[in-house]
Amino acid sequence: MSNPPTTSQPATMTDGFHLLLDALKLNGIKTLYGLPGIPITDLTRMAQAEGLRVISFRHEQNAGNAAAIAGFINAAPGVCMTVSAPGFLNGLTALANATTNCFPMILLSGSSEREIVDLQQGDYEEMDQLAIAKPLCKAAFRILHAEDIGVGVARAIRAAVSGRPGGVYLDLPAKLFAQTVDAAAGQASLIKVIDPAPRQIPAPDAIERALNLLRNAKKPLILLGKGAAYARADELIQKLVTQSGIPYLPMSMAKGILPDNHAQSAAAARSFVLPEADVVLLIGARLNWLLSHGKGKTWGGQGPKAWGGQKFIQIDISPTEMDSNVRIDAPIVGDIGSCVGALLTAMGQDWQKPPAEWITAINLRRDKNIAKMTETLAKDPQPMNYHSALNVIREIIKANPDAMLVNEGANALDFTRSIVDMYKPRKRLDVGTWGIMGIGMGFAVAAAIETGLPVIAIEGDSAFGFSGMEVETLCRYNLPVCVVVFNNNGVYKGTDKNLSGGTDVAPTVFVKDARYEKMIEAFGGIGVYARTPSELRRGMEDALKSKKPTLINAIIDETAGTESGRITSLNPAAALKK
Ligand code: OXT
Ligand code: ADP
Ligand code: MG
Repeated sequence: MSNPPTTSQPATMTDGFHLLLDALKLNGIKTLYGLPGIPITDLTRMAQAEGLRVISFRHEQNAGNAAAIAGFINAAPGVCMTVSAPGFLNGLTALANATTNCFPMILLSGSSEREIVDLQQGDYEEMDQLAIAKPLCKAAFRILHAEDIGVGVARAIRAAVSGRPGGVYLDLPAKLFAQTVDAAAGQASLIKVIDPAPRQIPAPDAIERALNLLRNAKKPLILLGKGAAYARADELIQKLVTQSGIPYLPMSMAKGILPDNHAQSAAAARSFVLPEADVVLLIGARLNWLLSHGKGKTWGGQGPKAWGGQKFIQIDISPTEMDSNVRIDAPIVGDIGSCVGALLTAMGQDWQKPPAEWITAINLRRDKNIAKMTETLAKDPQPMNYHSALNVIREIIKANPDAMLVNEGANALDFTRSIVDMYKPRKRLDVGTWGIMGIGMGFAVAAAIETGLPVIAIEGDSAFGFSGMEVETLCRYNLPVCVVVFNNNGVYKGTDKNLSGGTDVAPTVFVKDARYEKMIEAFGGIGVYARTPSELRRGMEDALKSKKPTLINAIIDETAGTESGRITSLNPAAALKK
C-alpha cells in the first residue's frame, strides 16, 4: 500500500490509529522517531499526514536513542515507534539506557495478537513484549481498547517525566489500530496531562540541616550531575555557586551549566578536590561508579572501599537514592529548582564564603594542570593525536558555543571531556551512566531536529560503527551534523597483536586506514579525509558554514590511546597486574 488508508468509516467515527495520534498531539508531541513495518507502517504514514514529524531510521536502536535524548533536551518524553518482536527488541536497549540515565522516553511498539501470543501459537513476530519490557523500564502498559488510548498515553507521559524521569513502554497490539469508535466519544476520552512533572518542594528542616553542614565546612564542594542539567534550573544553580563561593565539579553532561572556564570550576583539579573536600553537595548526581561510589581512594579512603570522611548533602527527586552507596548526612528530596531556590533563600545575603586556603589550594592545582594541558595542546605531532585534534575542536566549540556536541568512544570520549570546554547547558550529550557505545548518530539526529542548531559528533572509530549506517539518515533529512571519526584503527588502539601469533588480527583491531568519509559520500554528504589539525579545522569550518551533513575521517596516531581510556582499572585483568 503506497498511500495512507483514508479511513473508510463515516466522519462520525474514528479509529485507534487516529486516536493515538490525536492523544500524542494533544500532549505536545511533535516528532516521532522510528522505523516502519507491520503493524505500524500506516501509523507512520498517518502521523505524517496529521502534521507530526516522523524521522525514520535504519535501525530501531538509533531511533530509540534519538527519542531518549530528545527527552533529555526538552524535559518532555521523546517518542519512538517500533514494529513487534525484533524491532521492539532493537528499541529496548535505548529504552533501558534512557531509564538508567533518567531520560524521559516512551517506546510505542506494535505487537502481535494477545490470544495467539498467550497460547504461544506462533503468531507473526510473536513475543510477550510487555513482560520483557517491564524489568527494563520505569513503567510498562498495554492498551487493548481504543477507548483506553487517552488514559494509556496520559499514564505513559506521567510515568516518563514525573519524579525521576525514565523510559516507559506502551504495548499496542495490532488489532487496536483498526478499532473504530464514535468520533466525539473518542475525542472526549483523550486526556491532556496537566502539570506532568509537578514540582516537589523540599522540607524546610532538610534545607536547614544541609545549610548547617555547609556553614561549618572548611572545604566545601558542589558536584553537578546531569540531573542538574535536566532540571533547567540554570540560573538558580549559577546563583548558588557564585553566591556561596563554593567550588564546583561538573559531571560529564553537566558541563556548561556554568561555563567550563568559570573561576570556581574545579574540573581541572578533580583528583585533588574529591579526597580533600569535607562537605560535598551533590545536585542531580548519583554516587555510582562514575564517582567511585563515594568511597575508596578517589575520596581519600584508606582502602578500596573505605569512607574518606566526607559529609554528603544530596539533592535528588528520588528519596530512595539517598544512602545507596554511603551515608547521606543531609538528604534534600525535591526537584532541583525548588531545592536550590530554597537553599538560596535560606542562605541569605550574609553567607560566609569558603576559607581562602581551600580556594587557593584548588586554584594552584587547577592552574598547574591547565598549564600542563596548554603545553600538550600546543604540540603538533605527526601523525595527529587526540590532543592536537581536540585542540582544534576545543577552539571550534569556543567560537560556536551554541553547537551541540555528541561524544562517544573510550579515549575519544575521555580526552574530549577534559579538553573541550562547554559554555552553555545541555550542549554535551554522551554515553552517560552505562558508558554505552552506539548513541552517536541517534543523539546527533535528535540534537539537530530538536534544536535546529549545528551538531558536532566526536566519535571513536569503534563507537561510530555501532550506528554508522545512520549517515544516510543525516543526508536524507539534510541535517547540519558534522561527524568527526577519530580513526585510530581500532578499539582503544590499532596496535594490538594476536596473542596466538595467528593470522587473524587482534580482537580490538580494525581494517587499517579505513576511508570512513566515503560512507557519507555514498548518500550525497560531504566526506573529508583529515591527517592534520589544519585539514580537520578546514573540514569542520566548512561543515559549520555549509550546514551540510559531513563526515570527517580524522586520522589519529594508532598508538596514542590507552586500554578503555581513563577507566583502564575497571578491566578485570588490571586486578591481576596489581
Ligand atoms: O585530576 P587529575 O590529575 O586526575 O586530572 C583529571 C582532571 O583534573 C583533568 N582535567 C583537566 N585538566 C586541564 N584542563 C581541563 N580543562 C581539565 N578538565 C579535566 O583531566 C583529568 C581527567 O578528568 P576527568 O575526565 O574529569 O576525570 P576522570 O578521573 O577521568 O573521571 C572519572 C570518570 C569515571 C568520571 C570519567 O573517567 C568518566 O566519565 N568516564 C566515562 C568512561 C566511559 O563511560 N567510557 C566508555 C565505556 S569504555 C568501554 O566500555 C568501551 N567499549 C565496550 C562497549 C560499550 N561500552 N558499549 C557497548 C554497547 N558495547 C561495547 C567499546 C567497544 S569503549 C569502546 C570503543 C572504544 O573504541 P573507540 O574507537 O570508539 O575509541 P578510542 O578509544 O578512541 O579508540
Ligand atoms: P551524572 O551521571 O551526571 O552523575 P546521574 O544520572 O547519576 O548524573 O544522576 C542524575 C540524578 O538526577 C538522578 O538521581 C535523578 O533522580 C536526579 N534528577 C533528575 N531530574 C531531577 C530533578 N528535576 N530534580 C531533582 N533530581 C533530579
Ligand atoms: Mg578507536
